[in-house]
Amino acid sequence: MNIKEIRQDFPVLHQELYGKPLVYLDNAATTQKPQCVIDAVRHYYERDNSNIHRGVHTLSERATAAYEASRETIRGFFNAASTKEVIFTRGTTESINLIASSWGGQHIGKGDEILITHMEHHSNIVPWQMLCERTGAVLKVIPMNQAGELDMDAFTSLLSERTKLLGVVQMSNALGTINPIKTMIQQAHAVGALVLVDGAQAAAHMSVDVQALDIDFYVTSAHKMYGPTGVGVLIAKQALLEAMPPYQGGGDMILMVTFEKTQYNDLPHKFEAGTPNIAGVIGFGEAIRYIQGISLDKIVAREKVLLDYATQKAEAFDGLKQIGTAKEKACVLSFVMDGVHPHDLGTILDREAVAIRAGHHCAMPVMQFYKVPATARASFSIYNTEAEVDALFAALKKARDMFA
Ligand code: C6P
Repeated sequence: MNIKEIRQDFPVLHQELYGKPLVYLDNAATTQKPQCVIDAVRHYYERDNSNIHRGVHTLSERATAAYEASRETIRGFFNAASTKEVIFTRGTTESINLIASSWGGQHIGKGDEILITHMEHHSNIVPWQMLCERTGAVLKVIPMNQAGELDMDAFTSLLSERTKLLGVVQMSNALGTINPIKTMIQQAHAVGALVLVDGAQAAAHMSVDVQALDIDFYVTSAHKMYGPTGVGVLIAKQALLEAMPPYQGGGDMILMVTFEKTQYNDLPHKFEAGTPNIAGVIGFGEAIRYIQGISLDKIVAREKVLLDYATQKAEAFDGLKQIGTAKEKACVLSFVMDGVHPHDLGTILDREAVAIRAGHHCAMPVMQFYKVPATARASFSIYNTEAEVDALFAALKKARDMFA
């Protein structure tokens, strides 16, 4: 794999900050976009801009075709059984809120249990807390160990016939941990619970076959996989979606409206009320084709080499403590440094043109577990190099020396 060539695909990478070449290591927050994605969005606005599913004119037909082609690309990438199972949303957050509101509102009642993990992103905690408040259901949490791995014995004992839904992050954004979702899905199904997998971080870094894994609800965001912001997907089993009420009412989600009664549209349109992010969806499809063009397997192998390299450097770095040392990990190096607040680290590194994220990463319970206010997080993508990892550690050394 030629990383130099891949880097050529990403225009934003070729710039200097403070007279130094940009080192972009905030990929878990959002990845950069390749030229083909930028071009696809631009092409839509320059040549095809029009509303979809409505017009009989040529531009609308072209826009609709490009939008629906993205749906088919995304179906294939995750191996969903049908495009009826692929619902476009604003992203992971909206997808989870859709499930909590529509499925949760229909199926969750007093005394039911929703099981999540200690390492969930707020977007897979708060919608369930809100649902529990509305319904009297109970939120249960699977604990984790110091390495940032789930306690699987505790998981088994928390499962019962009261468990209606397991919500689990496939790859933690704060720790990098990859969770054993296959086993967890089997165990959850054995007690009759459905499973929601938060693939916001995982989808760009490992292959996911929703049918082979028997996932009930899979959610992810385009912007973490080289696509535009403000667009994502909910992939769910058709039978579940058929039985769920619409999330929002409006245009495109109806077949027939009278003041007495509305007949809802067929899947997937039943869940896509209003004019969607057409350009975003088209860009999302192009981003997936970009990944397929490189090959996800090659991406996974290359990113592992880079994470191993960075991890070795972190282990050898005096005063640095990694947060998240699970055996199964990908692309995230979260850490704290003796005597330096993560926010100061983030600012000092920025002056060295190294972009990392510092904060709680929208996973405050993880911070509470490790008793830290925040961590610094470097997160890697396919275009990052060993030289950039060296630049990260050179900048960290500067910060350490400054505070010594
Ligand atoms: N994590 C990060 O810097 P949205 O914002 O809807 O696209 O994705 C939310 C989300 C859900 N689950 C996980 C595991 C995530 O990592 C994220 C987004 C970003 O880590 C922004 S907080």
